[in-house]
Amino acid sequence: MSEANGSQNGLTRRSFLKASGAAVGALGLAGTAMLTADEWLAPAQAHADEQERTGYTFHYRHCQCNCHLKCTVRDGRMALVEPNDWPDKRNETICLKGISEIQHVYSVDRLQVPLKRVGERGSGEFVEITWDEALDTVAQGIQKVWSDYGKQAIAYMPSVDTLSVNLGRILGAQEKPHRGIDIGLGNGFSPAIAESGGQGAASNEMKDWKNAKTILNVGCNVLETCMVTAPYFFEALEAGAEIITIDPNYCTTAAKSSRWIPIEPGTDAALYLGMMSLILENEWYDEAYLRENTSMPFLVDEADGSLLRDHPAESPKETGADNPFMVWDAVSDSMQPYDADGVDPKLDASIEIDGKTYSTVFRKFKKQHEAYPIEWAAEKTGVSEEVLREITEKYACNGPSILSFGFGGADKFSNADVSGHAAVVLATLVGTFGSEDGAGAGAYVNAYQKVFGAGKLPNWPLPEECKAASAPKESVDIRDDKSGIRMLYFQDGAIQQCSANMNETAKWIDTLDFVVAQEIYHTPSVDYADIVLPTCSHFELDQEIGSLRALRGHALLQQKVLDPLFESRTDFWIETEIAKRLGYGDAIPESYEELVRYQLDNAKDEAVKGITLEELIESNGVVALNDQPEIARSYVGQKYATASGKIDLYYENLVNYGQALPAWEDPCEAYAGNPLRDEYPLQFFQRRTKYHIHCNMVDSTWIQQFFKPSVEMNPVDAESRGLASGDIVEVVNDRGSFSCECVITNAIRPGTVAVVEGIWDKYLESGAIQSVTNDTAIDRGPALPKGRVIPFNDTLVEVKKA
Ligand SMILES: Nc1nc2c(c(=O)[nH]1)N[C@H]1C(S)=C(S)[C@@H](COP(=O)(O)OP(=O)(O)OC[C@H]3O[C@@H](n4cnc5c(=O)[nH]c(N)nc54)[C@H](O)[C@@H]3O)O[C@H]1N2
Ligand SMILES: Nc1nc2c(c(=O)[nH]1)N[C@H]1C(S)=C(S)[C@@H](COP(=O)(O)OP(=O)(O)OC[C@H]3O[C@@H](n4cnc5c(=O)[nH]c(N)nc54)[C@H](O)[C@@H]3O)O[C@H]1N2
Ligand SMILES: [Mo]
Repeated sequence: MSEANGSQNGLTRRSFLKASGAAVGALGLAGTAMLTADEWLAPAQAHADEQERTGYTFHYRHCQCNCHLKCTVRDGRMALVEPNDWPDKRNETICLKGISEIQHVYSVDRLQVPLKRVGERGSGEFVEITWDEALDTVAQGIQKVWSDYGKQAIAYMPSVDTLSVNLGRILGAQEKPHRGIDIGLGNGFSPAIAESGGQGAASNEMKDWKNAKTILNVGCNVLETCMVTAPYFFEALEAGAEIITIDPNYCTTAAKSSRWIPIEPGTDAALYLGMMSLILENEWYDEAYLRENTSMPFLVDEADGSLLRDHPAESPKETGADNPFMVWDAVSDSMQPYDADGVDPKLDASIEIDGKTYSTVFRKFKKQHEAYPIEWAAEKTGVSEEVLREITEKYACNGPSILSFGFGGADKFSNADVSGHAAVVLATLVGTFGSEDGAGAGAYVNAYQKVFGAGKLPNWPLPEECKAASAPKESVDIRDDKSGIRMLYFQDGAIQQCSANMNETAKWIDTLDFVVAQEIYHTPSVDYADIVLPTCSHFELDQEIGSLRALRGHALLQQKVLDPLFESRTDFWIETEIAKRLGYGDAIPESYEELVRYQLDNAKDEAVKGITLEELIESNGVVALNDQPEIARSYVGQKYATASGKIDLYYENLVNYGQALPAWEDPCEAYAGNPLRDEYPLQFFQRRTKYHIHCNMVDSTWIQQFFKPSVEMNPVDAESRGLASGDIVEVVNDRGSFSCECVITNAIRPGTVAVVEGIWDKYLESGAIQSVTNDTAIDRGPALPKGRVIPFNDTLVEVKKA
């Protein structure tokens, strides 16, 4: 164990002693006794019933669940956590993570006091400071960066779960600047249907699975990564749907599916391309749908790959109705605007006019597909031709069918946008979007949060000058020199969680002027901060009313369960204190309650209108949003916010990259035949687990009974390396290494090794998971809607006994 492993509250043993010696009085609880669950929860105490009260709050939402919880507090301690009552009983959910909060809120890894760094960035050496000193230092640091470089030089990285409201806008910072996370597939999938989140969130919610006959679940372990949707998964099975999970590994969801088909990692695009070849060959596509609802009949100039428009565009924005795309009209046998009255566009055509050749998108697509016959796809993916034929026929001919993908597998390869693009074309070929019940495509794992069952709450109005900056278009990575970032203010795992290749990240951090962490727990990223501001968990409030969310079809209110523990303060309080110091004290709400009332009174979303705070309090924090449909669906009536208003499958902006239509591209590192495999033969991927929310809950001792940080590996690979379960192994490549225990299991595909992402360094034997992960930025990055994806899984390693 390293020195850091023995530290408490993030102070190394030496600095901790120094700090506590210097300021025992001010430290209070933190300095004298560390209060852990064992001490808080002696059995006799748990059953004492004096002074019992109930509080209601929502749990974290980054596990896609956002459970609303009823919490019993006895003698000032949280003693029981249960699902709250909801109008919709299916929403009454809780898992081990929620239950564990009885212990986890009092974790030894809670940040208890404001800290100032005294060692090198990353050393984890801090001393305790007062809140005033911390806040003054942060405000001065912000003002210095503002005046030296401008507001956009600050990167603000909020956590998905933060309860800050106005901080990003007050800072004027780049908010979540091109993180390159969860947008890999979306980069290719979303433009076609103009899916607004850019993550490929599905067209319909998972409640619709019961209406499908065939569901291809490709690389999504939804039973662990969106546990609250599990009832809808099993409902679908019971209704007779066939759920086919295509995943390199025998994950939990594969085990519960009708069928599991293993696939070579990073080859999802090849799977889709091969399936499309079969669909073309057998004419299983929906021709009328393609002509009516998609850009497939639009004409492309073969000379330069541009889409033909009515006249040369006078401005880049001149598209759609003002300058329509052209089609070949079968009635008049002439070229016509796609939206002209009475046109009957040809789908599969090529014409020559004045020596120039124009082909329909569909014709080009078919031509390009000659390179991807089924034999080719079988070889790339490792799925046999026979199986490919069988699932393609089911998908195309035994509908309605659904294509579901996740964010964890194929999303984290350099070629993810190609997979996403191929997925949307495939789903369109069989007429998935805007159609009947039980048809759809995309990431169902968070669809219900991102697109459906989510009411829009208005922002608190701030002065004109308070607005977030956008990241420079040329910058694809917060660490690149084009980002212009000089200061980092994070509430997520910005450093060790949201960047790959730790050595490079650490070098970058060293170049920054100022780093602030506002966190509940002492995660590894916190070690790089200059000032650390300890935040309350979602269970703690210094006022009765907390923040409001509108998710899972309900308005959800946070109310006080506990007073702030230790010296921690709410995100709201911290934001207020910083705003005051920056001269915006009068511009922000005085309390969460004032904010919540404003949000409810000024809601423009019909789903939220009319709901009152009184009603929410009366209902213990849960009120159904207005008029929520049984099953929410998008694109009803074939409405798309694309340039043509139809499904635009041809990406003109990617012509120069050869990706106007999805074209196979190997992963950048973990491809078959990479010579690097001589030294690093194993593909390394990182998965999620029901036990953690990324780097959150890793320190929960109740959960640690069930999950041990480990490298998972197939017996075949273990045997050739002389490894057995329980051995300490080192995972290594040219970027770095880490070590921990290994577990040998048949659930992991031979040739690959897996780890659960988010595990803190101190719970490993040595190093950091992120030391080995791939941070390559592909050339196409700046041309993609959300910039390049971090190819975390596109990583080769070797594993040896440590
Ligand atoms: N409990 C919990 N739930 C979570 C989260 C959490 O931290 N904890 N995080 C949330 C977030 S932010 C995200 S992004 C989602 C991710 O949700 P998922 O996409 O479900 O995430 P993973 O479990 O990482 O990966 C899914 C599956 O992809 C497989 N896989 C790996 N490589 C490939 C490949 O190349 N092709 C195919 N077809 N499959 C592959 C893996 O074996 C794994 O079973 O989960 C969300 N839900
Ligand atoms: N190697 C590798 N790295 C990965 C991935 C991978 O597959 N492999 N997956 C990536 C993915 S998909 C994602 S989404 C990211 C997720 O990584 P993050 O975005 O870092 O995860 P978060 O869930 O936002 O949690 C970050 C922190 O937010 C804190 N937090 C929770 N609630 C609050 C709050 O109310 N206020 C404040 N101030 N803080 C709070 C938690 O304590 C937690 O430590 O990780 C990415 N990193
Ligand atoms: Mo994610």
